[in-house]
Amino acid sequence: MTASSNGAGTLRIDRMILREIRLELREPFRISSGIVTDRRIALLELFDASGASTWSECVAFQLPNYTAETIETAWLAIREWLAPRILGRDFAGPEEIHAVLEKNIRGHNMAKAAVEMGCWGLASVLRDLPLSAILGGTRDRVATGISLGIQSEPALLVQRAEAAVAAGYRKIKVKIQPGQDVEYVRAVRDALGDSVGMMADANSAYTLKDVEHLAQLDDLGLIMLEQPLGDDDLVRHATLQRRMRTPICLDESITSVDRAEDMITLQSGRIINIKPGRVGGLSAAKAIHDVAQRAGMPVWCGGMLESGIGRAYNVALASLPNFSLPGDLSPSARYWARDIVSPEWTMDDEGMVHVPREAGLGVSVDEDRIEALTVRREELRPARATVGVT
Ligand code: OSB
Ligand code: MG
Repeated sequence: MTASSNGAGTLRIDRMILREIRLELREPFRISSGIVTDRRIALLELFDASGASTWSECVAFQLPNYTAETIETAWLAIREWLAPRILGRDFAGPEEIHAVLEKNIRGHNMAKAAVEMGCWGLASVLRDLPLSAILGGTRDRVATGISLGIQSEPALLVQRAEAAVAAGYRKIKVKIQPGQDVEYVRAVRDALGDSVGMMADANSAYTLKDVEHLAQLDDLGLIMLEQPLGDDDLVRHATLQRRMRTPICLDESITSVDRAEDMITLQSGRIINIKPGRVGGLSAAKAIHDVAQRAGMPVWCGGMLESGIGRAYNVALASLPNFSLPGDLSPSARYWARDIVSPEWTMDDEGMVHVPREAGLGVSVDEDRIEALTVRREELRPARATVGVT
């Protein structure tokens, strides 16, 4: 791909292709609020006026059980309101996209992120610099953790946790829910010993009535407890944090840089899980990284069972300096019999994923395979007259 013919640093997207593919997970992934088996993934292909192109991924799930968005709402938002804002317009760079998508369009962060991240991907191609470099990344390897779904009994979870440690993972995250929590986490801790970094993620399954119960986790040496309470809550998490020694990490509750600042002010927790999809893209993710860094609060990169395309953006983001805890950045083979990129994402025997040095995604997209997996496809072009929200 060649450098931009419409001037260095200029971005003008004249076409996007939105599609849905289905990729079967190697094993179902269960969290407190639901289960994913067949991953329905919306992919976006963006074409710059100069002829450069790239891919991005929308991380919305089929059901609104993690956030309110779904693949259907994201499809609608991208087609009707978001893509029309960007198509055919000149931008100085991807830094400008977030504000344009935010104005008078509430929510739909995952849909916004798919468009916005694609613009960063294109900028990386056009500037011929690694995505990590244009984001301000400083690391060439990022520590990797695994997120283990809820199992039917502690022994099965222990087996998976032991295999993960043997594979080199630097952090073991265990999904919990009422009835499958302290006992499960304790079984894993007993099996792995005290030196393995462990955490639990409740995906909002508890309330403040459970304070005494959750406080039992304090004896298990967890690095953090992720999102125990309501998915948009900050105040109750602050109460819980005062009652627990284990640092609370927020995931679902942090949807913008403002929410991150509120968390810091309210002391709702001590760590942030940043997922670019949840916060509306890479500019917002970077801004959250920056406010957390100034507050002395560590962050790490979460995952949404992404394909190798979404993974590229997460790995680049996680190379920023304050991503100081291992990310949910498992290798392709953890999720899929075969990914849609090559080479597939891997981790070295020290549990580190390597940050690509090439421009763009740093992996090549298997377009034939994507074509074969596509269940619907829509081409988006600039509208002659702008309609809808402006
Ligand atoms: O809360 O981080 C979460 C998967 C689905 C929904 C929510 C979450 C997760 C994960 C998966 O933890 C992490 C990964 O992609 O490996
Ligand atoms: Mg989480």
